[in-house]
Amino acid sequence: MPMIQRPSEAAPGWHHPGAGCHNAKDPAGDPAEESGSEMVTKGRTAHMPLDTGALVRLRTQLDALAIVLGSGSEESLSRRSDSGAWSAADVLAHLGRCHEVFLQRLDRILRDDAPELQRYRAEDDPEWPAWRRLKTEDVLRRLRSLRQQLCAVLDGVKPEQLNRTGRHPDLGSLNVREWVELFLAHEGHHLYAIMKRVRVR
Ligand code: NI
Repeated sequence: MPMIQRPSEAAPGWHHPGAGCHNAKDPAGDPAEESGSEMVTKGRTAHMPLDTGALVRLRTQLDALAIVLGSGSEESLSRRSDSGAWSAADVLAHLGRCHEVFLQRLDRILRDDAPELQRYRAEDDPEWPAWRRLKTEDVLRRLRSLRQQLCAVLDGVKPEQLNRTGRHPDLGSLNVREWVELFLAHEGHHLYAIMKRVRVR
């Protein structure tokens, strides 16, 4: 069984500083920082849309995949339990698909007035079967690219837009910050599931 490509090997720039997320070290508007860093381009966003902690976690949380996936082979990743529960590869694909879903939700929250957002259920999602069939290396590639897109969108959110809300079917009205926390917490929960599934027999 071939070993799957670790994220760190697959992409040295998993969270490239220029990829669209605010870097904790480049708070826009700090001239001292800007003059000292060639990564900060002139005219870069002149606001700090989300608090630094949320942005750093968004930018770095998936770095954990290198350890979470461990030395798991494709076989250990695709192993499903007798009960038919998702394999680690399925959960990883779910994380990728959730980026697309969250990008759509953010788009609606930023465009519409307090939209009602539907519950996401993989079983009802027409895109899910295709995601589930992807090879792990392709899931990782998409995940990387979607994460950059998401960071870029959140980079562009203006401070006054942070109070925009979308209604979650279970949690009620959530603003942009709360949606980001929900996204990260959901992802962390699934990283835990992946770590267990790759290792527990
Ligand atoms: Ni989930």
